[in-house]
Amino acid sequence: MKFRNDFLWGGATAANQCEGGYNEGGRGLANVDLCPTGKDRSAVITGKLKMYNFDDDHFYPAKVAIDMYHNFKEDIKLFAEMGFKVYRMSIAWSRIFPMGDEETPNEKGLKFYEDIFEECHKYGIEPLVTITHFDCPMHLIEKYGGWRNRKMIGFYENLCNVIFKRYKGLVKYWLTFNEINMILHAPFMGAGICFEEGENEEKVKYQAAHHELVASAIATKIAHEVDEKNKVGCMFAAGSVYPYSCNPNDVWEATKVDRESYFFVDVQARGKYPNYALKEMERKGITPTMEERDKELLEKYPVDFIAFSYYNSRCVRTDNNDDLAEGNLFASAKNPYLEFSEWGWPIDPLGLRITLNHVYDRYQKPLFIVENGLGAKDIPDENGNINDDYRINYLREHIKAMRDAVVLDGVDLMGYTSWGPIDLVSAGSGEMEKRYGFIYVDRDNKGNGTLKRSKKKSFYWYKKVIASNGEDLN
Ligand code: P53
Repeated sequence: MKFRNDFLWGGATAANQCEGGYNEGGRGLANVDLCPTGKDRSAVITGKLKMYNFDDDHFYPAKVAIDMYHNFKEDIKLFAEMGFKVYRMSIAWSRIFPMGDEETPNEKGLKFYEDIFEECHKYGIEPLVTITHFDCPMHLIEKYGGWRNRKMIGFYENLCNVIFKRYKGLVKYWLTFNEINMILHAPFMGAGICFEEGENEEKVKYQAAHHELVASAIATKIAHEVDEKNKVGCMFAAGSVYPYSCNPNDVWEATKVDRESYFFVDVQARGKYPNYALKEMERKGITPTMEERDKELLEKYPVDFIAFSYYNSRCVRTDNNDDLAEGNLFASAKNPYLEFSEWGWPIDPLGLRITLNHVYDRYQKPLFIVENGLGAKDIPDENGNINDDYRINYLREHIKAMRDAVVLDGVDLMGYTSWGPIDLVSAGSGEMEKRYGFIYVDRDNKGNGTLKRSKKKSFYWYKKVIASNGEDLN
């Protein structure tokens, strides 16, 4: 019952959810800075409400986040104390290219990440870098319309050229786009897209998706050219879709909804548009405009591995019952066999084994779980300690399910990075109090608090898990 010896245990963060320092070191403004907490967040992240400047009526949590910009040494030291083998993090595009369309990168931004990577290596931690985790320089959105514009491919290519060369020898694991399928559900946060009155939103989204897919293939090409040791992965928000019943209509619906996400991986891992997508796009009149060389790029440069986030399974029914599970950006019927988190997300450890098997059966490439965890409120006891047994239980059950997939089913899995090893800002809600961490950060939803870090009970638990290579889960 063992994981391989080089199994990569660790944790995952995203620049905009932890760095802060939004206007420091020459950094330019990005879409993710402008997603406020509160009731307008949903309209902003889905591209329905334009928020291109800060205003006084909203709180913007990414401005300071947990201020990792100034604390990364202390934070990485804590990750090392837990025994991390890998640290997944993302680069803020607008630190490297503040506008996005410059020729020359911002040296301060480049140096910032170089320092982080060197700090990781001091402790034998391998960085796993997401090139874009939802962020896009605002200038590229205002001038070009974000990923709806084909020019984005070239700007992204510049970014890749610069970072692959600069970080050669420091970074060998890369992810091209975080949760690439999120473009369908949160197009402003995911791809810098705002919609104009009356336009065909689906057409815009799939055109933008096409640009990202081509950009991802180009990134893989360059990464391999710069250093043959580089391994590039795609990344999608996973979670198998269950039919609510054995009614064939439910089963067919589940297949279709699964394909909405698999579409992206089908292109990135198999190198071409799947027939079901081509047919449907044609029927709907939303086939993206493509250039001659696109097909060849997609075919020649598929990803080396497949990474995904898993928080829960999903469920669909066709009987017009609108009893939906809450909270998540993915609409889902309420599964009566599952329990739910405080934010209404289903909890389904076996679903992780199911998902791992589905994805591995479909692609036969190494997999990497790069996000998993429980968002929960933490309340310190009278001594100021956080006994987060609920989080430990969630993670224990998911790690068991992952171990079954590896040991009993033979799924080829490179590693596991839990989401938010240190508390950070929630992407869905912008709240600070939806916490995932082993490390507590003293900050609330309004931005009050000392930002002081402290260890939760789960900190010591995860340390044991890693030290025993996943054997001791008690
Ligand atoms: P939060 C849902 C909504 C937004 C982002 O989510 C999501 C999901 C999950 O499918 O994706 C990832 O913070 C994302 C992270 C994010 C994490 O889920 O809303 O890659 O940036 O923080 C958890 O609880």
